[in-house]
Amino acid sequence: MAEEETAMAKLSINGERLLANLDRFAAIGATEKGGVNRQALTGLDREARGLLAKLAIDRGFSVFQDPVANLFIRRSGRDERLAPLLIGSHLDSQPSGGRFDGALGTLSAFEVLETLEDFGIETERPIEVVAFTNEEGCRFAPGCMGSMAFASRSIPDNWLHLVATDDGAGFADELDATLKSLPEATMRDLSFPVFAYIEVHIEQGPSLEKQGVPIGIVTGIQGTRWLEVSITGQTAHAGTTALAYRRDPFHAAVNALGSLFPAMMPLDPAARFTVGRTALQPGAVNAIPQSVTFTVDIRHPSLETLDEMESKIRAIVHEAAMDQKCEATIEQIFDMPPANFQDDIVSALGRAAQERDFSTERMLSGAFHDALFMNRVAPSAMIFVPCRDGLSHNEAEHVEPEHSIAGCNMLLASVLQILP
Ligand code: HGY
Ligand code: MN
Ligand code: MN
Ligand code: MN
Repeated sequence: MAEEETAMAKLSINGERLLANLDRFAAIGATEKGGVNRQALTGLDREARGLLAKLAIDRGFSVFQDPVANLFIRRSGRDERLAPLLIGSHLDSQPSGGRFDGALGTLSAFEVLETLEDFGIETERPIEVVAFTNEEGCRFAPGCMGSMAFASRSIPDNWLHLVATDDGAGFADELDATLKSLPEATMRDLSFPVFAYIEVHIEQGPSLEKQGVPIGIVTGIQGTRWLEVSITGQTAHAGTTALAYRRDPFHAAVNALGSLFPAMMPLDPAARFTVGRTALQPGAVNAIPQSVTFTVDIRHPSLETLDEMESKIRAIVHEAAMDQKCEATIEQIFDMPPANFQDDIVSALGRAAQERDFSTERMLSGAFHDALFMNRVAPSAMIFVPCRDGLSHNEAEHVEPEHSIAGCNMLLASVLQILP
């Protein structure tokens, strides 16, 4: 037995194959500046899913989809009745995203399956790679749609009426086209019992790189909340309407944001406040806007503070609107309470790192991930790797090849730790 254990402890993934796959998928939706624009449920997303399904079938794995188009690749275990270990992430990207966010976790998971296959290692349990649908939530909000639907075992009705922010396509049509684009994938019901879930992801922050540590063991994820703010006034002539007679929603929005930015972040270094998207209607140069909408993304490790931040935003926006004789509505479009991963699976990752002599740092994730929802239905954990200058959601996102390989080897070691 000891001999076998040492052999397993020495097993390594095929780094070259992983790096080649990262390049192949980065070419799907490649942008001039070296990033990717492969948004959820677009033709490019379908192309990436198709490539992964083909690679899987070429290796003799079976491929499944569920009704929200989560993609699964299954490697059988000795006992097919057992709940599978799930490893994976997402393949969709930000509109000007990086080539590693999501793809590194999905392709590392696939590389682990290929490595087990290369060495003919049988596992008691089946292992499945998952690429969750629409983790980013840019084209269709909210984010983490695939893992949210999987964890709640339902697809919210209102999703089916969503319209894409980039080209106005309907969610229902795009979902249907995506499901139909993979005839080789067997359709499965939404959700099934999962033994555990592990996700490799880039840190999307600077701390691992700053400390020169190659592996982060994620102990939890901070909370995230998205608000859609709209302020309505009255459109009128830019030249003839004196200031006193204006009901200018943009003036109200600027006043609100002018006080919100200083009110949100400096007080509490852990707080995050971002306005990512805004639109003015009718958008004419020489007309006072009728309405202004903007999105707000707030984050914090504590639920109470998130609540405080949201109520402060509501108060400041309504007051600023009133000052300009406008009305404001604020809709919460995404709410992800903070989550902590279970100790036993986090310590299994710690043992795996020890076995491979990886130096590690235990850390909270500033970004949300599919693991947050999977943590509701199975013991879940995450492995982080450093990214240059902590940059992500940016085309310049970069991971050193040795860190991609280390993260994938850490995933392999964690799988072997967890699976008898
Ligand atoms: O926004 C997030 O935290 C994730 O990277 N999509
Ligand atoms: Mn991601
Ligand atoms: Mn992301
Ligand atoms: Mn994620």
